Parts: sequence; C-alpha cells; structure tokens
Amino acid sequence: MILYGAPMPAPNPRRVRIFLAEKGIDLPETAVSLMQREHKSPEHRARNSLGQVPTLVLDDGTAISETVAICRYFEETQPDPPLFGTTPVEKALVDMWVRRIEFILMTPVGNFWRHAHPRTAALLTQYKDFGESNREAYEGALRWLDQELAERPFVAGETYTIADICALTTVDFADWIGLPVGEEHGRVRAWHGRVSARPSAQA
Ligand SMILES: N[C@@H](CCC(=O)N[C@@H](CS)C(=O)NCC(=O)O)C(=O)O
Repeated sequence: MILYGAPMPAPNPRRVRIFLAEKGIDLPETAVSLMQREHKSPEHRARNSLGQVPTLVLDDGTAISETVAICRYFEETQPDPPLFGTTPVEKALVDMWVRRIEFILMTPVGNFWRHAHPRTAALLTQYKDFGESNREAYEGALRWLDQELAERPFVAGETYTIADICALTTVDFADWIGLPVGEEHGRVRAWHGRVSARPSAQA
C-alpha cells in the first residue's frame, strides 16, 4: 500500500496524516512534489486523473483519491478509535459537519489561494477581485463556526472526529496564506488550541 501525498503546508495530505496518527497507523507518505508539478505527470494522473494528492494505492492496484474517502477506508479497516462516529446519529452528524467544513470553511480558503495569492499566480488566470472577496466569505464562515462551538467542544459533538481534522488543516493553511483567525473568534481559537495540542497535529 502506498500513500502519495505532499508535506506541509498542503492541507489535504495533512488531513490523512493526522487521521493516521490518531489511528496509530504507521504508513509513511511517498512525496509527490507539487513545486515540480509531479502531481500533473502522466505517472501520477494514472493514479488520480485529477492530478491531485492525496491518493492511496492498495496492494491490488486500486487507487483511492479524495481525502475523506481515504480516511473512510482506514476507518473501515481499523475502526478504533472511531473518528467517523459510532451510532447512526453520530455518523450522520459527522458526515454533515465534514461536508459543511469542506463547503463553507474550505471553499473560500481555496478560492483565495487560487485567485488572490501570489504563489499561484503563474498557475492559472487569477480573478483577483473574486479572490479577495473570499476574505469576507472566510470571515463569515469563522463567525458561524464560532457560534457553533458555543454548543460543544468539538466540531461534530462531544468527541474529536474527522470533522475536527478537516477544520484544523483548513484553519492552519488559511493562516499560512495570510488569513489568520482574529481574536474576535475566541471559541474557534480555543478549539484550535485544543486540537493543536493533540500529538497528531504535528503530522
Ligand atoms: N478534493 C480533494 C482535493 C485534493 C487537493 O486539492 N489537493 C491539493 C493539494 S493539498 C492538490 O493536489 N492541488 C493541486 C491541484 O488541484 O491541481 C481531496 O479532498 O483530497
């Protein structure tokens, strides 16, 4: 089994690394250089037609892409500790929160990165006004998340789940590209401190 990924600050491979660390699964990552555009090579596109990382290739050659799908595979093969919930209600809530974090929190960060950040300027036609408009969208997402975290310690409930991993990697990447969490989002900052204190956050 080979896990293709990329080191920090790439947020999606980090989601898998944190997930594996929480599970106690030792699976070293094989780096695909994003700087050298190796993810767009024919070799990597044969594994993932979108030319993205992470991708997990199983021993029988099956290639699984999409971060949450890769994590789902490991949840099924090694259920403990559970990170996708255990009861039908918990599982549904975790799915709900993963989708919300991906759509509402990650999307503006990704749009800002692609359309407003100098590091990506050479890779695509940037629509700077659109890119910059995502600052406010991300701020709105943080305000919303801050309210939600008044109700519970972790994103999807009383326990740490993959939804926290998705949010943590997004907030850290956002900070790296110049979108820090302001002091007005005190609950997000407190939650960030809690999840960052876990050893897995070093992954
Ligand atoms: N939906 C994918 C997104 C993967 C993704 O965007 N990965 C980034 C690295 S963090 C990448 O490969 N970017 C290059 C590209 O999209 O061309 C997932 O959840 O895994």
